[in-house]
Amino acid sequence: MSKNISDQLVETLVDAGIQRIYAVTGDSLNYVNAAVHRNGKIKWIHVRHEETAAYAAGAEAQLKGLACCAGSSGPGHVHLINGLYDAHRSSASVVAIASTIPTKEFGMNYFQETNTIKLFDDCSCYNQIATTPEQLPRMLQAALQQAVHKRGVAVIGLPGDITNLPAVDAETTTRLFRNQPIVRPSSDELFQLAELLNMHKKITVFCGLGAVEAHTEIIQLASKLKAPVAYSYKGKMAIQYDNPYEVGLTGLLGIPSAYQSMHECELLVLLGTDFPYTPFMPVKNKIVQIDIKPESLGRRAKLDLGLCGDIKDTLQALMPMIEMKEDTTFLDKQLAFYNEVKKNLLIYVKDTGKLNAIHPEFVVSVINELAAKDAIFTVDTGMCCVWAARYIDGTGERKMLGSFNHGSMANAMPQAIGAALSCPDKQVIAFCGDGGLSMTLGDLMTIVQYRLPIKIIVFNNRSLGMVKLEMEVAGIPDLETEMLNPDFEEIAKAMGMPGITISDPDEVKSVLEKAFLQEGPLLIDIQTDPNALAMPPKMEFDQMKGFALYMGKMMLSGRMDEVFNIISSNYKHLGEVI
Ligand SMILES: Cc1ncc(C[n+]2csc(CCOP(=O)(O)OP(=O)(O)O)c2C)c(N)n1
Repeated sequence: MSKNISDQLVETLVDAGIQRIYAVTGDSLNYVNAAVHRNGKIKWIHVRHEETAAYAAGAEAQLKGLACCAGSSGPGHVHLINGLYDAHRSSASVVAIASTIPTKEFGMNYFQETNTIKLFDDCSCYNQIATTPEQLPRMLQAALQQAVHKRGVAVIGLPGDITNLPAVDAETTTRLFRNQPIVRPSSDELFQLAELLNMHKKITVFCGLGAVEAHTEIIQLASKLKAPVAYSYKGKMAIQYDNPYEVGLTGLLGIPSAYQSMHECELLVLLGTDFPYTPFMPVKNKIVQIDIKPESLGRRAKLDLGLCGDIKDTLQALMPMIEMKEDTTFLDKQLAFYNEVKKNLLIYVKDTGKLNAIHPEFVVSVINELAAKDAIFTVDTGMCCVWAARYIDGTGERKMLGSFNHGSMANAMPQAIGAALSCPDKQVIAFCGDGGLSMTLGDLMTIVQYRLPIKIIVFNNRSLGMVKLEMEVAGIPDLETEMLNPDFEEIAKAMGMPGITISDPDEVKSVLEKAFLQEGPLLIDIQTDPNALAMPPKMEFDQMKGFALYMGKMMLSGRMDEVFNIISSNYKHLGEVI
């Protein structure tokens, strides 16, 4: 049988190292599905919702470098959108196949018609539609090349009538070229940077995702500069471990020591970070930024110097030009404060909570203790993302995936699917909000179907907790945040997955110990405290005022029980706030 376009597409994906396509089959995708089965070197992962496909591919790409998902015509590929936004904004190299209506129907308001170019424009770095057999191989090679090197989503629109046409060999290459060039600033620029670093006494280094390959160099730099090292959420797992200079994570989910170190220094060095929250950036000190993407320079902070380079390559070239500082006063002060902050964080861990109001901080600290040194964590947007930021420690081998830039709910379970399939030898733990898990519940069946040994932890606070807190600090009533939940343990069991509910804090450790030893998938529904509060490292006056106002309004409306619960759950936090 001669090769059709779908065979050609699948072969090119296989040659590029892609091992699976996450998708829901249907109409115009069916020839591609058939070609996957003919090829045999790649698997079709049959999810229940295309958003899960895109998240799973995004997770696989973040862990392994490149992944693929597909959606069928119209609604099938529209469902990919949220996960693709997340992948694109997480710099995940994903090729998305958006199959679509027959070419002769374009522009005729045909059944399931979308304009894929318009639709995916905002969440991709390459976005084309192949309308002739000649175009497909060339476009696919370009898509792979761009997804990998621009680190984002590349979309190929594929009309159904094209998918079964005879393949036409490309006159150009169909191979993916992976490159790892050495990228560093010019010698003059490095000299300027060295001068600034040698001239200042109080320096703080702040690391993001772009710095994760440069752990050794960052420690060397911090040791020479006597500089505290802060990091973003995406930098945490790779920068925190074996790091005597670390002062923690900053940002909304961060802790005060990182915030202070970044504000009290004379010179802040931003390495490989596009950390988006400008209110957490200092404005009075000098700031230097180094990033592989020069277009990122200066968009978050008022820079004195912005340089383009890979962090490892740049620091290696810079190191011989840096003088060893002797004065450790600034560093010592920041580390001492960090130790205080860490002690405070431990207070919340010791208070385990009450029946059906287990403290999530305690749960996460137990998981931190029990999880493998090389576990992969996926964390839902919401409060459990905060607890993971504060209580899961980096080991150098652990990975943590979340929807850190796109900030979408319901990411953790789908991302865990991609992690478990692409890293079968790793322990995968998903931290799900009850709200988050409810959104993509159907894909628990995907976990069962592929027997993925994911441990799903549901932080069941019967509430859209993060939003409840947002409303409280804004001084508005927490409307529509309560969740009437199903029994998640029974849901898991009905789907063929074991489930456990933990209501008593005294059972947390023993049940989790056993759970982590258990093979196969497992859902653990933990009844957590809906009033657990997470305070950002810096509270604006308006937020404090809002929170006090909210408590006042509750008292006036006779909700004294709730006021009492919030105070008794959080009396230590509230001391810092009101
Ligand atoms: C898809 C999506 N819808 C809505 C939001 C707004 N939002 C952010 S966090 C959150 C609540 C999350 O609730 P849950 O999953 O139960 O986690 P919790 O905060 O209670 O831990 C909401 C509604 C969002 N970020 N993404």
